[in-house]
Amino acid sequence: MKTVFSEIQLLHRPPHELHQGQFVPYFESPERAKLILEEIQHQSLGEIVAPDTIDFSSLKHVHSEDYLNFIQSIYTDWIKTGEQSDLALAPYVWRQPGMSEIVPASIFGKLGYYSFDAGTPITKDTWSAARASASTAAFGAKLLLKEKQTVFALCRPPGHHAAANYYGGYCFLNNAAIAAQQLIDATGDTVAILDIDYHHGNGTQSIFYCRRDVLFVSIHADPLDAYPYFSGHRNECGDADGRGFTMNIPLARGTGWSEYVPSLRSAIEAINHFRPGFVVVSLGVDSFEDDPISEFKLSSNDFFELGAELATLKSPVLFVMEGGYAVGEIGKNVVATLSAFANQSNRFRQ
Ligand code: SP5
Ligand code: ZN
Repeated sequence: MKTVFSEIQLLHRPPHELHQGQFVPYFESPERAKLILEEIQHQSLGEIVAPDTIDFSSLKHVHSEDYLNFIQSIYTDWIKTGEQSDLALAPYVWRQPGMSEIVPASIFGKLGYYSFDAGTPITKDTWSAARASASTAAFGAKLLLKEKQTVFALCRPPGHHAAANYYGGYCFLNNAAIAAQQLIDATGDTVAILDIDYHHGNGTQSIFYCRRDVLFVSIHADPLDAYPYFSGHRNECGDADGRGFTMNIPLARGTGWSEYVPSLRSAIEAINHFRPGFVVVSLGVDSFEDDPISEFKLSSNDFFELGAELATLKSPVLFVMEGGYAVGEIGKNVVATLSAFANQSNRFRQ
């Protein structure tokens, strides 16, 4: 299995995030990606290749132009006002339904307008890293088409919380959606996205909510009880043309492998029934028992089982990295999933 990785992704390094009313070290650290990369090398998973840079026009197939302009320039706009350059930007006021939709001219007005949480700081390198992460996903899609073999896009910052025109949840550009759209644009085929990050992929869901060419299936912590709180209930099934093409499987806190696996199998069954041209797996390993911000109970051994179950997907697979914050075990857990997938699918597909 080839891995796509760009060093530029490591540049985004906010000093802290607002977590439950306190500033704490940023959970989504660059070390996460470094440790995954090292484990891939250590276990000889396969070749590692660098992506070329995605062009702005491809980003526009998923994100709105005004949002892209905002995310690209907000930090430098802020510096131009004479503020210090070593700080991280975060919003503190948001719009509710019924309030004005006029885009504010001020920096902090714009930050609130284009975001949904306060825990995703923007620094001087955020845009470069986010673009490199989107490039990694898009290049992964190209590689999958070219070589017809499973590809791992080692993306960071993650993407699945980012919608067409807002950021949050450590995500700025929706890497999985960009990869899926790239596959559709190149082939005219359909795509299924299987999102197994602990948190609901609200951004990916929202991007494809009214479309039937992308089936979005997500297994995640019940939003009654877990971030992002306002998205991911079972009754969210898609709208308009997309009705029936979104499937949410929320699970209770404390879910372990034996409760997880029936949901995983029904998700995979729904995807195989859809017969997509490709599957994009939004791979978060924050379902791990020792994850510092999550409440599922998958063990490191369970990630081998997870990889083997995923190998029952019948379409070519692109893995896109999402969350996972237990840095000590992140490499082991990701590579367990990928290597078990590779071993099992060799057995199935030959
Ligand atoms: C990509 C991804 O995994 N984003 C997750 C963003 C979550 N950010 C805020 C999490 C706050 C969770 N607080 C849980 C407390 C557990 N004791
Ligand atoms: Zn997550």
